[in-house]
Amino acid sequence: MSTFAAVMTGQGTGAISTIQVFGDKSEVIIKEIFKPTGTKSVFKDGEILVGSINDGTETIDQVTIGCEGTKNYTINCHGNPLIVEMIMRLLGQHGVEPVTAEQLLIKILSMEESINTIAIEAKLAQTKTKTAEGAKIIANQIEGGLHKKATQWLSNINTLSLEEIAIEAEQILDRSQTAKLIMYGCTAVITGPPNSGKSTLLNQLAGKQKAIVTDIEGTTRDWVSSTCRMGSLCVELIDTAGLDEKPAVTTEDIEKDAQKRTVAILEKADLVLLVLDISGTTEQLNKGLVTKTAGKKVITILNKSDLPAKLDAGELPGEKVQLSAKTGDGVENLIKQIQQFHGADDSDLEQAVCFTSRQKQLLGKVKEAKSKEETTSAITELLNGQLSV
Ligand SMILES: Nc1nc2c(ncn2[C@@H]2O[C@H](COP(=O)(O)OP(=O)(O)OP(=O)(O)O)[C@@H](O)[C@H]2O)c(=O)[nH]1
Ligand SMILES: [Mg+2]
Repeated sequence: MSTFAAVMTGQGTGAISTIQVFGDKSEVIIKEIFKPTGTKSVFKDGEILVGSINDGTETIDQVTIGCEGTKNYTINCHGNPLIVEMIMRLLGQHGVEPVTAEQLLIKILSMEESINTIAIEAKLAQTKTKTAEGAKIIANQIEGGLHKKATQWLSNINTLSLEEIAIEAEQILDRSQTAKLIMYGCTAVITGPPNSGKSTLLNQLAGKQKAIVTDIEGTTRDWVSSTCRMGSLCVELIDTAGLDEKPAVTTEDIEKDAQKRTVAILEKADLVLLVLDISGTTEQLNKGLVTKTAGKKVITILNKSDLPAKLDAGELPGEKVQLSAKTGDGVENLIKQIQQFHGADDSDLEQAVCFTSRQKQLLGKVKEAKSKEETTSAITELLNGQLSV
């Protein structure tokens, strides 16, 4: 192994940036470029030294360096990207290979004895989860969950039928779709004809005034988003410009652009909340609305339930929820429906799920395998395969 360094903090200017240096020569290299200026001058495991980084002629920055073992050092420098670049260049001149934060974490984790690939992936995925429930799901895959299931398959490979294993692999893949939404969050796009109450609904769900509400059609031009918790789900709600068949003539270009964006956002949504005005006529269900939401997962919201109903909702397909975005009546029911829709209302956080594309691909192989050798090879790879980032 040689020595590697990665910028562990996000790109751009921040108050502090962190560069981690890991590998055989890290101690020697750190000693070459760093001069301690504080009361302590010798690195000890778990301790931090204050000092400066010098390129041999001048000081680059005042830093603190934490020692996490003889092979692992963390440089905390000022957040200016230029300083970060200069330190990385200096490390490069001393033979350090630059890698991404993820690649470095994999190298560090792989050094731990008896750690398996699923556990490394779990540690990497932990940093990206959006909810505590998501973090629990991933933590449960290290000893139990996916790791336990794959280990059981391998130890019982001579007694289990290939079909039994394939069925279980398929169940894991199915369950993982809900788990993914709990772990990494999901998007729900609020769409519908102009003036149906989309922005009022966003404000009601977000619990604050995020979007402007007026009785003028076409109020929302650009999209507005807000993230809110619905049980174990972290949902990014996106309020869009109303999908009108004929945009207002005077502002045609802006309007068309707004509607194009709405369509683009709709394409990526995990769920569409189609808001209709129950006090309006069926004319609001224009053709554009029907085609643009076709093939998507849709919950139809019959809004303005506080007003006398005119719309005949019997004909509308899919899930329907009647509510008043203005008074809040029925909104709790919508939240329950969204959770149920994603299967997140009663999900068992301890069950086996997959949470990386590598795992997904290998479970697909386990499912499709035609021989014991193929199954064994895919399961072994799942447990101990190489990570590629
Ligand atoms: N009575 C009643 N009025 C509502 C309700 N929801 C919204 N409204 C009213 O309907 C009008 C339009 O509401 P918005 O939330 O701006 O509608 P929108 O769908 O975002 O409109 P655009 O952005 O123009 O497409 C406002 O006057 C709201 O107060 C409701 O549940 N009941
Ligand atoms: Mg609006």
